[in-house]
Amino acid sequence: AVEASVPEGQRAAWKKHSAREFKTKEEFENEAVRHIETTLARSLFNCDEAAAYAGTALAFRDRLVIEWNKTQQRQTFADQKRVYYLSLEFLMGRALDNAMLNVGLKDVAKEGLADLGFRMEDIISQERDAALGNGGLGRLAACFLDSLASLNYPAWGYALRYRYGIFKQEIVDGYQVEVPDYWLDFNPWEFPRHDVTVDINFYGSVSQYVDDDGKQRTVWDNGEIVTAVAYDAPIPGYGTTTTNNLRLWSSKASHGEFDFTKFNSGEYEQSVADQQRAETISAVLYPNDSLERGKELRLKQQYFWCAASLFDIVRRFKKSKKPWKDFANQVAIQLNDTHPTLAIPELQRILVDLEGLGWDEAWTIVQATFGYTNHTVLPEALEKWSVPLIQHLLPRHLQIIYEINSQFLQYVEKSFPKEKDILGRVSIIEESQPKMVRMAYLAVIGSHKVNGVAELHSDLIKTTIFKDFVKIYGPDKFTNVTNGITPRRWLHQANPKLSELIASKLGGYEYLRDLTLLHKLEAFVDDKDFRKDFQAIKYANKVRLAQYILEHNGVKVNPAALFDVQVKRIHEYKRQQLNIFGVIHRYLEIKAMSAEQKKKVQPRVSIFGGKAAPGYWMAKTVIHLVNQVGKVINADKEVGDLLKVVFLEDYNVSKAEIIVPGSDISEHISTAGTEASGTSNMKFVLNGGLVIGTCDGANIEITREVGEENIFLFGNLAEDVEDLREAHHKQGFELDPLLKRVFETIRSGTFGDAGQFSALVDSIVDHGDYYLVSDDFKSYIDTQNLIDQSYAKQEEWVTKTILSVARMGFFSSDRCIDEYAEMIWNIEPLKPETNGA
Ligand code: T68
Repeated sequence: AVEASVPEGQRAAWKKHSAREFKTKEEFENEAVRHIETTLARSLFNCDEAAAYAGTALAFRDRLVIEWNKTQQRQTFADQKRVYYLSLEFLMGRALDNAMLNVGLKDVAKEGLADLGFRMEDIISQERDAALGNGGLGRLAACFLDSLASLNYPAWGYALRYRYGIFKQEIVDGYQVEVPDYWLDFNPWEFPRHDVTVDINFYGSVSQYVDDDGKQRTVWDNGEIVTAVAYDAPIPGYGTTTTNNLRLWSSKASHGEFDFTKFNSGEYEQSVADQQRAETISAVLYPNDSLERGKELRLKQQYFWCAASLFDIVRRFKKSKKPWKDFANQVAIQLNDTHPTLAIPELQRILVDLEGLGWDEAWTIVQATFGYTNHTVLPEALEKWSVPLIQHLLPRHLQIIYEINSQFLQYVEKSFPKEKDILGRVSIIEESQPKMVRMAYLAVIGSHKVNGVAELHSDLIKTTIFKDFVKIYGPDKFTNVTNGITPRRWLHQANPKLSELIASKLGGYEYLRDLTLLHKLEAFVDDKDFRKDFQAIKYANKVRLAQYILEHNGVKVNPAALFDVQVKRIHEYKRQQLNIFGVIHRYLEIKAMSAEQKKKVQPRVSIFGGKAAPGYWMAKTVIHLVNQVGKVINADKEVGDLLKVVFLEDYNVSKAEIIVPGSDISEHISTAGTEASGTSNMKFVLNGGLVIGTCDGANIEITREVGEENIFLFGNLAEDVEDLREAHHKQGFELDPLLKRVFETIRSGTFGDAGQFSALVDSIVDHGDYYLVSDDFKSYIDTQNLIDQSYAKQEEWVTKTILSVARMGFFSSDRCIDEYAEMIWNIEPLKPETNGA
């Protein structure tokens, strides 16, 4: 049982003065002004929008904190199983708008701000994004936090408090330039917990001793110690007071500010250097979204975060005084990709070395505790760490990994005595030079469930990277949880007018808590007024996007044109190159037309956005090409409004909230079998846009839900990709004639010095076209033409978009979290008491 620190007799005074939550406009104004005048020391004479944002944020923060405290207390007393979501990335975006909507007081605040002389939109846009992630994986983690809280699951997120999030992208002369994202100047949403610290060991040595009971024990010590300090952020649920915790660890030198022995003996520089080295661990988010580079600092980040989080989780469990066999009944830990895999040997180390459990008993607990989510089958993205590096940094963990491997291989040998090759294939240790630890294998072996993130992907991992493990463990260890998105941020917040229109038809906002209720919209598909309103909202969102484009790119686009959007990380497998080659093709077609023919062309705006990893040359070349093509086409008077091309700088969560609602068609055109799921595809459809896509990732399930007449699929299937690649190499291949013409245009210098783009063209023409751009080009162009024709029949188009929205219920991250809770975590919700409070 947990004890209150205040004695019984004094609790009445506490209760009397307990913090109260504002409810009315008056009370909100009171709170905001108080914060502006006292917390911020500003006044009515110098309150700018930044200060008004701060005051508003602090007023809402107070509200969240009150419920956060209650939630944590309730969860502690209830003493039921919690889930811990370990993710190196949480791409949260802005917090204020989300907090206002989840608490349900945005309108109150809006009126209050108006009284005080401010407009809500201006205040919201003062906040900088919390951009602690690269892309889909990080945003998925953020959607999951929203769903976990909204569904009242006892859950914590654990990550690092990077001083620099994903870099800010600037486009200079058409090239990407990376600028550091120092986001912590003012962050009202975090609470430093200087009393919650964990000392983390690195390097050092391992030794054995015999304990009092005569047992052989292992210690790891004499290393370098870095302190982890907790920073907490409240995560409010929607339509509930449950407010969960996101805990971010910050690194600092273990002896306070300086090592005073060194400092006093005159080694100032050394003591400052030590301090800076410690702080470097949580300094920056690695900006590679699908390439592993094996950097020591990255491994340090991973261990630092896993060790601090596990210490914290174990500390909480030990307070309950339960026996170790109950650990996995109290604790579920989900590994978001292989980045936190070191948590597996770390928990084994804690149980065996520190707590004195036997190896087997400990290992049973470890396996029952962890679940592992895989997000990719791309070989270059699968994490491996060199054995010598782990030996140096984490000597005890390497021993434990070897022991896990040895026991696992013995088991496999016994089960498959006739298969000679299998041991080498499934060993955690790759026998290369140097030897490597295969993190995905360790994650599979140390977890009780492994899941992919869409049906096709979950099937693929079972037949490719984890094929042998299916044979060893049986198919039940592997499962699918198709990704989802939170309708709160991606509909209600990003598209308030559509959210309101839907609520007016469904009799309220309950659908935001149960997205399957959207199906009731189908009944209104022929309702004239509804259709008109639906269309008007899409148009207004396009006007807003057009204004944004004018402001940021200086390009005037016609909101009546078809808006074609591809925004996501730039990667060859996602094939932005296919899109821009298609745009060039379209340009050539228009250029060859008579005035009469041009009248029949469907005007289009091609919108691109996304960051390239700083060291990914090919991706940067794609960005450059898009910008050069845009420059030429946008200035071409013969083309005019028939085609515009823009690249939106610095794509991030808050920009997505403007871009997604303004799209007619969005592109999800990865080479089949490469995109694990995709999640923006879901966002676009939920906002009344349609998809052009390959049979890949969640596109397939979106098709199943919305009906194949409402999506534009094209291209080769995953099952044929391997054969095509092989054929390219054995027989060579004939370049698609239309693509050939595109390449000739690029080579002729139409978009500037062709040499700049040669690597891109050569990768297709001379190096086997690994991503099958040429194979899919014709079918891509044909499908784009079909889209033009379909869009011209506006009434049919509107029907498609309404039916699609109505059928998107499956893709809520709430459904997703319920599946994890039931199939993987075995946890139950804990509802706040509803007795009038
Ligand atoms: C994405 N993966 C998948 N990885 O590509 C996408 N960061 O299909 C899927 O929808 C999404 O995950 C959610 O499941 C990523 O975003 C990363 O960002 C990444 C990879 C390695 C290291 C760091």
